[in-house]
Amino acid sequence: MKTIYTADHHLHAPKAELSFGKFVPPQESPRRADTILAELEQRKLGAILPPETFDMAPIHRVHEAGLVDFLAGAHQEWSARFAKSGAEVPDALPLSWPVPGMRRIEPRSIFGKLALHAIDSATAITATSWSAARAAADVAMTAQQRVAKGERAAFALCRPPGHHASAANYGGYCFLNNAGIAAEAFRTGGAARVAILDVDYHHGNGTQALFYARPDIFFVSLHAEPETDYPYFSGYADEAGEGPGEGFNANYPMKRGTDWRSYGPALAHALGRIRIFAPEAVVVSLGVDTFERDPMGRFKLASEDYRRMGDMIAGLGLPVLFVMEGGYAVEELGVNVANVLEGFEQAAR
Ligand code: SP5
Ligand code: ZN
Repeated sequence: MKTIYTADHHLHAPKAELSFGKFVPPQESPRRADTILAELEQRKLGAILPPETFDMAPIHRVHEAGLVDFLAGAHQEWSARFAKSGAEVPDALPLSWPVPGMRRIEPRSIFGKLALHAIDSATAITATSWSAARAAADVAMTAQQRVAKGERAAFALCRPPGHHASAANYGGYCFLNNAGIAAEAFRTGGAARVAILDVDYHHGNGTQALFYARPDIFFVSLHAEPETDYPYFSGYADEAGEGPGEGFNANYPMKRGTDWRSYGPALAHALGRIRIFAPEAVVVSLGVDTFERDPMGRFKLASEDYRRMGDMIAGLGLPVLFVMEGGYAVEELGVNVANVLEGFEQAAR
């Protein structure tokens, strides 16, 4: 399986992350993609190729211009507010939110704009974050095109990740929804139905929202219960889609402590639903923060379980685009990701 990768992910490297009231070293760091790349190279899993450059059209098919224009200019607007002081410009973070009952009119103030577009205060914007986000979308699109043209599978080593970003909002370390952009690109390329399987520890609220009212893109997610885990306000089992999309969204929220004994059957059930949907392609939002030693996730998957995961996904017998999402146990991140891809390859052969 070929991997699409660019070192441009280094352009997104915030100085710190706000975590439980304190600034700590970012969990979502460039080392993550570096270590995955190193493991894939060492295992000789397949060629590692750079992305092609795409125009904004695939991004605009899933994101509102208001979010895209904001992200493109946010740091410049932010830094202008610090120009007089002469001090080092900090990374941009919001401090307040327009909760229900307030007006969602875009303010002129950059502080207000951050509040309108962000879903959390853990996703810092640096001077070059937008370039990294664009590059990650290019990585997803390049891998998607290879699968659309007939390759059985491809791996988009995206960073920053994407599944928390919706049409109008960014957050959860995500700016552009790489998996959503790719899924939509399969549709644009002629696929009648596309499934997205999201195995990241956190619910893919952004991806779910993008396609919630649509019957052509089936979003299926296995994740920690919203009662205990981020993003807290999305991911319940009764979220089944709306309007024409009703029946085309499936959530499998699971308890903290979940290990393969209950994760495996849930995955098998999710894959069964995808099989019935009969998509022409499957996009896998591949987060490995379900790992037993992940510092953020609280599931208990072992490294060997990721081979089983890849094997089961291959059992669909469908073209698969893997898109990197979360996973923060940096030491073992490469092993876990490569295990999914190798498990897939060995079964797909
Ligand atoms: C793509 C993805 O996995 N996004 C996850 C976003 C989770 N945001 C929660 C922020 C909590 C950060 N601090 C956790 C420190 C645990 N030691
Ligand atoms: Zn996650």
